[in-house]
Amino acid sequence: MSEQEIRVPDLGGADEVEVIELLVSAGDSVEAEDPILTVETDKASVELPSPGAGKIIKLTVKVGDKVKEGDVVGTMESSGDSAGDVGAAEDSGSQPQQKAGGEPEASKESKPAAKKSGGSRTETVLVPPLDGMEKVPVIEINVSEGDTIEADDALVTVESDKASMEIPSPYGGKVVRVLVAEGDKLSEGDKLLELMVAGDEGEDEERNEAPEAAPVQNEKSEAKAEGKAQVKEPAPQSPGSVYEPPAPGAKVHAGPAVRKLARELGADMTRIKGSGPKGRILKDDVQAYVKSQLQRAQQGGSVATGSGIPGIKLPDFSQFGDIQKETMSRMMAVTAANMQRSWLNVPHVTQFEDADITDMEAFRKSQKAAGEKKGVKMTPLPFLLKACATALAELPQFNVSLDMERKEVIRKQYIHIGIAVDTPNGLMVPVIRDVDKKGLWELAAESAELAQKARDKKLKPAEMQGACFTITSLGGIGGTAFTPIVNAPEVAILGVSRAAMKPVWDGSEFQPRLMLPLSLSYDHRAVNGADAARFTSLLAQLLGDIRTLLL
Ligand code: CAO
Repeated sequence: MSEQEIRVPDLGGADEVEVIELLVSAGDSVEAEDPILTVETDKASVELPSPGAGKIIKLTVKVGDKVKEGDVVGTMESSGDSAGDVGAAEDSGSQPQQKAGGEPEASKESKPAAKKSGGSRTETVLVPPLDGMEKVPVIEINVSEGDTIEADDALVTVESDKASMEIPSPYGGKVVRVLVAEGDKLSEGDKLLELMVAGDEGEDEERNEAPEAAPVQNEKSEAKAEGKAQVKEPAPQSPGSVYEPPAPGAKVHAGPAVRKLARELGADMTRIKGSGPKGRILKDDVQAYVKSQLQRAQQGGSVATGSGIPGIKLPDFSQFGDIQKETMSRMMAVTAANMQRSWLNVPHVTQFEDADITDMEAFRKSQKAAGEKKGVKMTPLPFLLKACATALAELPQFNVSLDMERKEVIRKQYIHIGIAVDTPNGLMVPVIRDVDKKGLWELAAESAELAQKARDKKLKPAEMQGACFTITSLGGIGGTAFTPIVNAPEVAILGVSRAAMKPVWDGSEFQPRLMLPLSLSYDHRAVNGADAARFTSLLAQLLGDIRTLLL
């Protein structure tokens, strides 16, 4: 047993990094290479591993401290076969769990496969080692087919529980085919994309020596170390900042730490001008953007994220009785943030209407046998989808999004409708595309399939994107009316409550009619009250006589 210092290893060119998490405490027993603490560079979160097996005596740093290579971060009692400090341990194989820079790890399995064609060759770029992690979800594809990229350009961003990281390209070239999609889960050796790499004499040799992609590398030091063409950096601009409207389909280039910061601050990265190399967004840019937004808010300008109100202070609930605390699921946290963002940004008004669906229900029930044959259950939802698609086509001011910063109304020429689905994991909103072009059976089958996928957590990101309008139906559960929150940047949402028999005056007597309560919440910036009343009246008319849906 001997006491030894735990030191920060070579961080591959990063000068000073911030400690963001302590993973062990005094008294903890650790094995060699167990993570001790997490530091964060501009490019990645990195776990520093223990130099050997033993017991932690103390950590001498705290969250927020800045450390650099060689700094002592603690001491431990080694159980014998220690390799000295973390840096020394690196020589014997122990390395930061995810390299912050320096040499990428070599792995024969992950070498790109090459197909030659004339003077150029097509490389299949594979996923490099991911520090033992498997099935890490892709959160962003940074390149598209046809893009010309340089070596070390970020290809995709993946995010594990511990860190998000970019997988850089091992070569410069032209992207022939992207072989992954957002949401795909990647492991080492999976195929990422095909890249056409310009070739010349001797390039094969160079290729053999070239490293394969390794996540999150330090562009500059790497390029120097490899003797590769160094990425050309444009003259630095002042950090930025000032809002520049994004080009349509603009891609965001930023490291994981910067993305994390932007997420935490609720900053929309597509609106931030990057001042780093190749327009990369830096932390300073995010901070400057948030600052400028706050200043605009104070001056009475419009702010995309709407906030600035004091948070709600929580008392110590345990003084009132027993309590239990649990961490919010990711989905709950995301939904909560979205709801709050919509609620704060969108001036909501809700318009109520009752639709007489007596005849519609008679027709729906008459289709029960046909539905059983087809294996599809016809609920009121497909009728609602069809009626909303017709109303959106007739009143296109509901099929828009607002860009308040550019003072633009974005009119959509397609009709995709989201349906809110209640799942054990929380609310999910899959999207049915081109509702106006589909029949009732098709809509019934598709909505049931998407709802099931939502409950089974099998929805792909693409199946939850692109809605123009949302329907949230609580009719199967109950209630007489509610005020749904607009699913921004859509401008309206239809809430549907439980249909009930009501006495309706027909001019001479009361008739028992099945009435369906509709609650249309809308963004009063995009839609005026008269149009909202027109929309719900039209829905009531279409649902009241479904033959009009055919007109
Ligand atoms: N009035 C009376 N009955 C209704 C009705 C209404 N408005 N809407 C549906 N029903 C009936 C259906 O006909 C079905 O009855 P039968 O089994 O007797 O035929 C039953 O209620 C259950 O329907 P369903 O819920 O399975 O199917 P659906 O197509 O109506 O709805 C879906 C599908 C996915 C919208 C629904 O399951 C769901 O998840 N709803 C909750 C959405 C939600 O949570 N919204 C809140 C968002 S804001 O927090």
